[in-house]
Amino acid sequence: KPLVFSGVQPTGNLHLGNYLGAIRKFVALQENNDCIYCVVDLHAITAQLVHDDLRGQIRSIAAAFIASGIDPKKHIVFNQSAVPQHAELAWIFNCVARIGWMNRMTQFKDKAGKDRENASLGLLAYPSLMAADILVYRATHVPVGDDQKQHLELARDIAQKFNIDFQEKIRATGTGVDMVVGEEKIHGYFPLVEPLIDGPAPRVMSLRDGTKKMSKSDPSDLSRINLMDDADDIARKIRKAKTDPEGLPGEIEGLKDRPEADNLVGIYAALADRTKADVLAEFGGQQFSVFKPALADLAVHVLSPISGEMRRLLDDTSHIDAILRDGGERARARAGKVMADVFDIVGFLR
Ligand code: AQP
Repeated sequence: KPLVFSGVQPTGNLHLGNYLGAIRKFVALQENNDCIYCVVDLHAITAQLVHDDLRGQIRSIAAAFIASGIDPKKHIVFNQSAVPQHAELAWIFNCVARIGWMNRMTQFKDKAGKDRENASLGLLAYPSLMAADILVYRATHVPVGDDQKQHLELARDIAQKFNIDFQEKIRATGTGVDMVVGEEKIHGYFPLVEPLIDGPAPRVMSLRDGTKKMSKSDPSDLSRINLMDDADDIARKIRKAKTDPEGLPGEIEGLKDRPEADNLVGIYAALADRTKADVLAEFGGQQFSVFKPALADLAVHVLSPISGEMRRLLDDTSHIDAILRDGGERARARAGKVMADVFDIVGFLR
């Protein structure tokens, strides 16, 4: 079975973008894959070092995974800091990756802002830790939103450079496998990961500005629908969502250059598991005053069972803690085997 890995940062309330772009895909992939889903708490301290309730946030992401339908018995759910091999491999990858590669990352540029000299070294090295998260299990498929595409390309570059630089050692230790990369056949240790970005909502946009992605760190809470919002909040945020004065078009082409309308139709389609064309066939010609309440009802219908279950799970944290502990143990066992190979390849004594 293909091995799937993905992670979510415990850095604030999960929103509809995280759910549609990532978590819902995690759930769907369980059927035919071996999946490892991680609460990436080491990543959470890269942009902001001190958090009020990091433990609570970690539990809340794990609860969102379980409430959305991830099965922690068949698959692995754990928090990153419980498996020290992530940081260990990240260090080796820091020595594989080049500073120039990191400097080109748009997420780093966005998050560091103008005062780049003052950003943490961890924020710069974020993609190197992300590559380690995936490759410490030699995972091959990574479901993420569109914003993570560049980081996954970097993970491929790191794997490729490691495979090439250590080619002789990989052969000598007998740890590698033959793989085909494009037209080329190589003998390598780390696979080149495949991003799984496609889906009905690879990039959910802000409700206040259709050109910006929906994000946890947007100062306006009206810009996003949080997984834990109640029905009234959801209805209010959708009612206040920015739109243009025209109604809904009958065809997809009519959404061109109308980012806010396009976003709301896209959200409806993703939540209903329908195509945008199909949604427009139903709502084309209607005003937003008709479409928005229908969208709010649909969002409440999909999200309220998840938030209800999350509340229940977070009421008594012992169940979530036990899931994370068990997942951490199983993840450590798997990562330990890969790190033993990596130590042999690099030439550390163990
Ligand atoms: N707007 C989005 N549309 C689709 N997918 C999205 N993701 C995030 N925003 C959207 C996907 O959610 C997963 C988890 O994200 P994360 O918490 O690890 O990091 P992030 O991308 O930094 O999330 P945020 O909410 O946007 O936080 P800030 O405000 O800190 O930037 C990832 O797969 C991501 O692609």
